[in-house]
Parts: sequence; structure tokens; C-alpha cells
Amino acid sequence: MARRFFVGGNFKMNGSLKTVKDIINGLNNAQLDPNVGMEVVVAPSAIYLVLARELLRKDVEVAAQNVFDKPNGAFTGEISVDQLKDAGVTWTILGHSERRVILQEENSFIATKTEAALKGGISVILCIGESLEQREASKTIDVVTSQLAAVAQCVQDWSDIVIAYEPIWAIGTGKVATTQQAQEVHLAIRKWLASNVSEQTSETTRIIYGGSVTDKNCKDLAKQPDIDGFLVGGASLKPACE
Ligand code: G2H
Repeated sequence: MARRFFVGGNFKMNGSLKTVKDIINGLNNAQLDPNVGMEVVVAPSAIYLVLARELLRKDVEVAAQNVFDKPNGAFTGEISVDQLKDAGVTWTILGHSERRVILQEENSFIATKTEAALKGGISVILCIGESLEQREASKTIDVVTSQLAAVAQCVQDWSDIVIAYEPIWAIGTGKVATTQQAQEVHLAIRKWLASNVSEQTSETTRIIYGGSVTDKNCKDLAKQPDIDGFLVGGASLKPACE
């Protein structure tokens, strides 16, 4: 079964009312080729989620950049799964390396947040990836599979998860992984899914690449058999083009 190509725009902590509206206008006027049937999701900062959902065309979904693993209650500064649903938000990014590193989120916490999101009906863009030091020590596959294994302890059904492989050394640095480096890790992730979740999950799960993706380098990456789309940061803040 062909996997539907997936493109996510991760605005991170960028944008203003004006620039988010401008990006949405660009997307609303862009021609998304219906023959390609690409799934497009944008993830603005939390403060712009409602605005994005109200203004965006309906064939583009909105993602949060994070969600908490507890239901509504006394958790200052957090956003619940139910609140996302109430706002018409259908996806969340989880496990982004900026949260893993800067906010010290551990595998187990990302796993419980993934579980909570899926249970509540929110699909998850699950980010995994290694640091430069880990890559140079040939630990890439160990690192990404441990990140996946933590999630597999809480989650059996992966059908609402898109896995985003984002090598930390390629994030916002302009240093994109080569097509070969990316394909190699994507294939290893697919094999891990086959052995540790199921053959079916391995065949159907979208594994997307993130890390300094641009309109220039995406074409070659997209040709790789195990690259099913992109999570785009910096370049997603630029006006949409066809
Ligand atoms: C990786 C990516 C989006 P950028 O973080 O998640 O950002 O494309 O700016 O490297």
C-alpha cells in the first residue's frame, strides 16, 4: 500500500499575528496537486493555533508543537489533549530535539505524552534523532531505536503516528543529511518497526525527514524509498510557492 506523502511545517517559536496570517494566506492560495494527494499540516506556536484553524483551508490540518500527558487541571502553562480537540487541532508534534535537549524531556515522558495524545484522538508527529557526537560514535541507530522503544512500551497501535527522523546536527544549521544518510536511518527505523511492532506497521507508517529541508534539497530526499515526507522548520516560514 502506498504511503501518503506528508509535509509538516514547524514554525517553532516564530511568527506574529501578521506573519502567521501571511503564511496562511499563501497556503490558502497555493495549488496543492490533488493527484499527489499530499497531506499538509502546519504547527504554529500555541498562541496562534485557534487563528490558524479558523483561517486555514480545510484540507490542511493544524498541529500543536507539544501537548501535556495529563487531563485538564492544575498544570500551569500546559495545554491538554481535550483543549487541542476543542480548538480543532488534530495533530501534535512530540519529542522534538529542541524539547528533548533544552527542556530535558526524557524518552519516557515523550512516550506518555504520545500515549495521551493518541488515546484522546490527536495524531502525533513523533520526532527522533541523534546528536553529532552520537553519530560520530556510530550510535545513531541505537539512539533512534531507544527513542522508539520507549514509545512502544506505551503504544500498540501506531496508525496515527508519523515518525520524523531529525538528526540534531542538521536542524537549523543548513547542514542537511545526505540522501544516503537519511535513507539508511529511515530503512533502519522501518526494520525496527517490523521486528518490534508489526510488519504492517512497518509498511504503513510514514517516516519523514527533518533538518534544514528546503525546496532545493527536498527533491532528491523525496526520491528515497523510505522517505515519506518532511518536517520543515525555517523554510516553512517563507511564503508558499507552487
Ligand atoms: C528540524 C526542522 C523542523 P529546520 O527542527 O522540525 O527545522 O528545517 O529549521 O532545520
